[in-house]
Amino acid sequence: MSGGIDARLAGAVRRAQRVAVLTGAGISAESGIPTFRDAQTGLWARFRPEELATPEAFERDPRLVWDWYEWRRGLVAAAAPNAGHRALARMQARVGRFTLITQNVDGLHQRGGVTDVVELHGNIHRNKCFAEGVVCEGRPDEGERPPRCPRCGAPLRPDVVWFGESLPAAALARAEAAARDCDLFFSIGTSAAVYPAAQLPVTALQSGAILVEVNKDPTPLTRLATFSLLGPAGDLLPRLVGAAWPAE
Ligand code: BV8
Repeated sequence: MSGGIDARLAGAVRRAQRVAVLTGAGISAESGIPTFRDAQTGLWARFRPEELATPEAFERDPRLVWDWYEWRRGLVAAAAPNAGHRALARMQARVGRFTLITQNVDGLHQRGGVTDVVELHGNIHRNKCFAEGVVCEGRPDEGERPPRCPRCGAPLRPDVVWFGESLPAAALARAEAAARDCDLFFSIGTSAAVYPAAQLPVTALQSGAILVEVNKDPTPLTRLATFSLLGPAGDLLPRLVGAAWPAE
């Protein structure tokens, strides 16, 4: 066992020609960004993310939801990609076809060196008009919270997918195709509780892929996984990449 990684797993990763990866909030936890299941801190401690990440919450109290995203943007700005993000960039460089699909909106995979990331749930660094749905470039003036659309005057909102909203069709289509086509699928740092993202690892299994879960806690996927590594991704992923490609 190199670095405590099962040699069969390391061999399967090395031999894989088409790898798809689904990540969730757990891969950014070691960068200091709370997951959805972590209790929120400070003035956000009394809210659950599921209560705030909805169009209804925004319509009911746009400033509260805007301020929650501004708080999270601050956490992301202060965060750096961790060893788990960087290990996935090294994996991308070695695998023939590699598709990284993320539920996260923090952009840390891109900052950690992964290219062509499939963002299923949007990106916290972009805003769009709440009325027109058109992305508004640039940082709005500090004035009103939420700021107004420069074209129509409606409130701006983060360009992320809220509960009850459809996912971007092109991103979901790419993710589903990668899940069907891959020969090895990683599920990393996600509770596998939110759909349609949580369907992707099952699609991969049903298509004959090897399923590898890397997660701190067991999830509904754990009993289905071909290999399950329980622990922090920032520790396990560098060891797995090192075991799969020891020479480099
Ligand atoms: C939709 C962006 C069609 C915003 C997010 C009943 C059954 C099935 C489905 C539904 C249902 N009722 C409603 C639905 C649909 C709903 C859904 O799935 N609900 C769930 C709660 C049942 N889905 C939707 O609404 C989706 N849209 O279906 O459209 C439609 C259209 C109209 C009407 C109806 C349907 C949209 C879902 C997207 C919501 N947006 N985020 C934002 O970020 O603000 S969801 C958000 O939570 C994340 O993006 C992610 O997807 C999700 C789950 O979070 P995780 O990433 O998994 O994080 P979590 O904290 O849960 O877990 C972290 C894990 O990491 C843990 O397991 C932990 O052990 C582990 N971990 C921690 N530290 C580490 C670690 N692992 C490794 N290393 C560590 N260091």
